[in-house]
Amino acid sequence: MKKTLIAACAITMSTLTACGGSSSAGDDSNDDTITMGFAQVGAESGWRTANTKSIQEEAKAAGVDLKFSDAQQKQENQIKAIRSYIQQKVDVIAFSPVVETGWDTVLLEAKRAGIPVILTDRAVDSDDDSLYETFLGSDFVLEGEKAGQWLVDNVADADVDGDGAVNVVELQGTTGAAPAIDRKTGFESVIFAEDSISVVASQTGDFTRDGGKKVMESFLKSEKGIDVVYAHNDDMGLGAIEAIEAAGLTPGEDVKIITVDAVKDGMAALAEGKINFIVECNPLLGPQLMDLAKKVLAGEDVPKRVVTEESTFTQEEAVEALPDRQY
Ligand code: GZL
Repeated sequence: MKKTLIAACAITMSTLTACGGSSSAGDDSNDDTITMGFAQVGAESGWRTANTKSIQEEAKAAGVDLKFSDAQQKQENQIKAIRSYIQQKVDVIAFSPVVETGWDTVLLEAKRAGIPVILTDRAVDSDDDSLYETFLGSDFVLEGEKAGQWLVDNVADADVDGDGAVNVVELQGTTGAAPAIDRKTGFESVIFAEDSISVVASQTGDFTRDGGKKVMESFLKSEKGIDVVYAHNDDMGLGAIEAIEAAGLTPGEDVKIITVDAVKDGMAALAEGKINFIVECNPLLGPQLMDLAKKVLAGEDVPKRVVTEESTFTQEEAVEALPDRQY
């Protein structure tokens, strides 16, 4: 009887293990390994490429098993990815919400599954902040304020045609995205103080180089006396430069350009005088994300918001900084 009972238990245990039951016996996966599901926005810009690289490299360095998806800037794809991570029973979910709204349902599903969620890069607009553990990223309103302040401080130089009016065209980021909404808000709150500055046209270029080029081409046809371009990221600013040069104008001189990000291509254009000022937005969130994930899973308290340190660059500062830029 006893032998039969022991044999029966052995069979049960091996069945459990074979069916994926957690058991250390013969299990080659280390139980301490954190499995993270990351739902990325897409690969729309140099910033996003650097952000993805940081997350993937730091997951490897931290021994985190990373499941990664690229949503091609579509919210429905990010929601599908989050649902698949819930089904896979990952330990933690992290993502950069492509837009601010429409997340409560899927985040509630994660909460009910007992899977903590960390927001990186972009925030969500939700009344229920229990749906995520923390937000790690930039203060986009401050980034917009820094861009506006440079223009106010350089308003005389920006009045390129000397008519006393500084006409700004704005290349907005993805419609509904936190950086697009907040960079616009911050910029407008500062230029409001200077009567001569006005935004005469504003349209989304979806954070892409091609989008920035196409919108700038239309602005050059529809708007007279453009003095300044305010682009919500370097990639759209670089697209605008192509359109400005194709129109026979000199970017950085005939039209002043202010952008956000400070990725290598943007810094190169700044150093050669085609862009006039860049506000940095740090994409290297990998180290802090892995650290926050470990703390959350260890049951440690983490701040509800972790804001990254960022700088700004003039043309002279770009010449100095460019050789050492990591991204
Ligand atoms: C900002 C990030 C933005 C970048 C763009 O944190 O979400 O998205 O500024 C990127 O370059 O596409």
